[in-house]
Amino acid sequence: MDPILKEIYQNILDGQQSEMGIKIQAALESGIPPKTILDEGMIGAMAEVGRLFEAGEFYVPEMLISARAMQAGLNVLKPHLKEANVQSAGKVAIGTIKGDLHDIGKNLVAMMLEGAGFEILDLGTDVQFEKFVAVADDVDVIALSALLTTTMPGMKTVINYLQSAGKREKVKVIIGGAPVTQAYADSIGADGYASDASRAVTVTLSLLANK
Ligand code: B1M
Repeated sequence: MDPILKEIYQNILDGQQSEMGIKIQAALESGIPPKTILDEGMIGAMAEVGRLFEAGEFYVPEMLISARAMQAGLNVLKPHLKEANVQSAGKVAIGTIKGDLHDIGKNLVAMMLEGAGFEILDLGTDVQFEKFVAVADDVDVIALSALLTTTMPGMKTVINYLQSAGKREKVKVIIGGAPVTQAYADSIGADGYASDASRAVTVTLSLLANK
């Protein structure tokens, strides 16, 4: 790994929020593509944070400060991940399911969709099921993120609520997050599933192309 990417990786593990902007700027200036900084330096570090948590070497406070450093880095990287001159591709409401506070993946998906020309209505984290139903008339796609096996079933609840409100046919529903799989998406009748933020863009574009 490039030394500057290693530093970014280590800053996330150490929760060094204030260093992130300087290091990312330096990586960009040395010609490293934004997507490489994201994938190798940043997402790789969060995966290691998860491993350390599972191994009992990190606790919730350490996870939280790493997440803050990650978010600080994403804020700096965001303008560089956007593609130039993109047309408005549609409107997406995005949020993490009720009970789930993990928002880094959701923010990344929102950022990549925005970069691909989608208008984003970010409903935030811990979003009540009814809130997704309330915005269904105003958007083309509802994007649901869950990081916990305990909150994932809420995705099915949102789809049920949309059906009960007679709004299921009006919007496409795309789901994702670490515990979510294509098989789960199929089993709950979601229109699309993506394993990462880049694929979320491809899937959303293809869903709207077939609308
Ligand atoms: Co938590 N946490 N956490 N956590 N946390 C996990 C998810 C866990 C896997 C850690 C572990 O045990 N290894 C575990 C879940 C276990 C399970 O359910 N099977 C866990 C746990 C247990 C918990 C708590 C219960 C801990 C506790 O309190 N005892 C608690 C729950 C809080 C709650 O939500 N109610 C908790 C709390 C937290 C923090 C608040 C400290 C913090 C989150 C801060 C924040 O997000 N602002 C945190 C963190 C940081 C993590 C890990 C370490 C990292 C998550 C992350 O940001 N990854 C995580 C371990 C891990 O994932 N390896 C863990 C980086 C991010 C870029 O990836 O979010 O997966 P991800 O998003 C990806 C894809 O999944 C996909 O694209 C993204 C980018 O490519 N994607 C989509 C995501 N959403 C999508 C939507 C789409 C499409 C793709 O379409 C709509």
